[in-house]
Amino acid sequence: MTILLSVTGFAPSRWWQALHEAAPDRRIVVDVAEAGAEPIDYAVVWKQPPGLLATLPDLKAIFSLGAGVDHILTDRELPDVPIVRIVADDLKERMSEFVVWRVLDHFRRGRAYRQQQTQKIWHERMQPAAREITVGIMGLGVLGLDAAEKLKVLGFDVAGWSRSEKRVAGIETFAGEAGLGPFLAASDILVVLLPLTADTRGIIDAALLSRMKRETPLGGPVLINAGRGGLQHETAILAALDEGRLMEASLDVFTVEPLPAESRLWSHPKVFVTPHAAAASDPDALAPIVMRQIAAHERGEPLENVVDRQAGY
Ligand code: NDP
Ligand code: OXD
Repeated sequence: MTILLSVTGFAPSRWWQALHEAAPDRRIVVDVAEAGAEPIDYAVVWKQPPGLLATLPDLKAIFSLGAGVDHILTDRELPDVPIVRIVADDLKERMSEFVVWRVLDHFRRGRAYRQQQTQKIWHERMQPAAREITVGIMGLGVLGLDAAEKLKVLGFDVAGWSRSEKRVAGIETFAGEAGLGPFLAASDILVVLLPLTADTRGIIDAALLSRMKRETPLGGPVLINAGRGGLQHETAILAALDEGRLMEASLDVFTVEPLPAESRLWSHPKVFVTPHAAAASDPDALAPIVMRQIAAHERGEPLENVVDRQAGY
């Protein structure tokens, strides 16, 4: 039994080592030629070359190295086998740390105080209480729910928006197109943790930004996007910031990554940029999960966290 590890954008060595350590008896190859005459049964991928997986007649399942699978589904020639995504405490904890960090920094006026420090200005800013702020989470899935719970512990009022209706204790929930308006109207800080699908592509556009609150206890609305860059229209975000309709933004993901040097987002004083680092996929934490699933599948057990291809996540 052979496993193909196919990644683009970084070296496969750390993943190869972690997968090998998780199941030393498995053969793991990093390109098809290395497999020789051996059939390839499983593929573990991040942005595999388009068309590659279609050349593997024995493939039984595809594993994403992350929570998102848009990087797999862009391949138009995907074989009809299950696609499995990562669901892991390690990933949830990292994402919630990022969300809490960015929410607290905007909430506690990090940008203003950093600016004041450069000018040695001693001036205390008005500070609302956490309970006066509603953090709206777009995408109330595995990551969104965990972040919501942690924000609740800090005392924030939390709202969530998802595709299907949900009931979550202590969180005001909204669903679908009908729920979007009221959800945006309730949110002072908007956290985007949506997957990139045909329905969500470009959802953070001028129209959505214009539906956000005008006045908030912080002075204006804040946008935090750690979902995918393809969800956002960057020119619309810049325009909203320039016109003061958006107070500040933290962006971890971009339409083009790495963010091109000429992007105005790099130097915009109201934007905090991180390089798609909100929740890194740590090979040591995640490889054992992938290898456990492969072993279970080999024993005839069902795969977990299989993606709904129709929905795109
Ligand atoms: P889930 O699949 O668990 O959750 C997705 C959520 O989005 C669900 O609540 C789903 O609704 C909702 N959703 C999907 N489509 C729509 C829609 N059209 N309208 C409204 N809501 C919608 O995903 P995860 O929480 O595990 O991950 C979310 C995303 O985070 C990933 O897809 C990835 O893009 C991104 N990510 C980014 C990382 C980073 O470092 N920046 C790291 C890891 C992930 P419903 O509940 O009804 O299905
Ligand atoms: C993921 C990511 O999808 O790291 O897990 O972006």
